[in-house]
Amino acid sequence: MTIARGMSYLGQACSAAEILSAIHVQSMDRGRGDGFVLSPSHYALPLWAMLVALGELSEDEFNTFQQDGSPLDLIPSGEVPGTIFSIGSLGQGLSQAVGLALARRLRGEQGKIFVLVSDGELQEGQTWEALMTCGHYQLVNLVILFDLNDSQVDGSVDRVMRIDPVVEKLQAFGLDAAEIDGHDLHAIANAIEAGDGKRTRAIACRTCIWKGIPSLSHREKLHMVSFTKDEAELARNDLAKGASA
Ligand SMILES: Cc1ncc(C[n+]2csc(CCOP(=O)(O)OP(=O)(O)O)c2C)c(N)n1
Repeated sequence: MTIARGMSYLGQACSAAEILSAIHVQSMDRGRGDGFVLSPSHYALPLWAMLVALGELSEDEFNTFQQDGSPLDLIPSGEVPGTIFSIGSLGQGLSQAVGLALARRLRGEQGKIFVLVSDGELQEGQTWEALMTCGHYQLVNLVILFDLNDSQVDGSVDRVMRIDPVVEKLQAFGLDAAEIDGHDLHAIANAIEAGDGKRTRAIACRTCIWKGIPSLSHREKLHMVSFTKDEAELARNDLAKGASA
């Protein structure tokens, strides 16, 4: 899709594919009323590709991505397929997920809220206000997964504005936090299961923004990816080889 449209958020697909799969295929129970909030909505493309693989979105609809009138925008917002909602204005998704989880608890409703948050959003104050709220209310019906891909618009998160040590900070805010390899499907699903059941579970997933496409590894910025014809060929070869980062 990135090649077809000239450019897109491909690195986010490389970093978060396993996180999205673990949430949607292994951990979420729709029968129980579980739901997903995508805070960084520019991550929607891999979510939709996965829904196509699961048979929950048609190829025809997927192919309307970034076309006039399609709900499948590059940076979608509102009722986004596969989500309870998604937010184009970064830093707000966790607050809304916290509100949802708290409302469900107050109403005695079942079902967990899973929320994906990007590392750039950990530079925004509102995210920390939401985390403080989790610590206060101990929302056990909320599971937060952070994609720590060390990428933001201007390059490395660590260089632009360091957020580490993330796990220690989450623990200090009263969350049940763990750090894992965000490309290990089983580790992600296990980490979701392994929560203490008393505090909000927060999982820091360390990932690689060019995972699976090593021909991109020399690029300093991978927030948005475009290809020349030759680069597209190299990327296709990488994917065909199933090359790993
Ligand atoms: C409040 C807000 N500020 C700025 C933007 C523009 N923006 C879109 S994506 C992005 C990068 C955010 O960091 P992250 O999601 O960690 O980057 P990635 O991993 O996708 O490279 C920014 C600043 C936005 N959508 N919302």
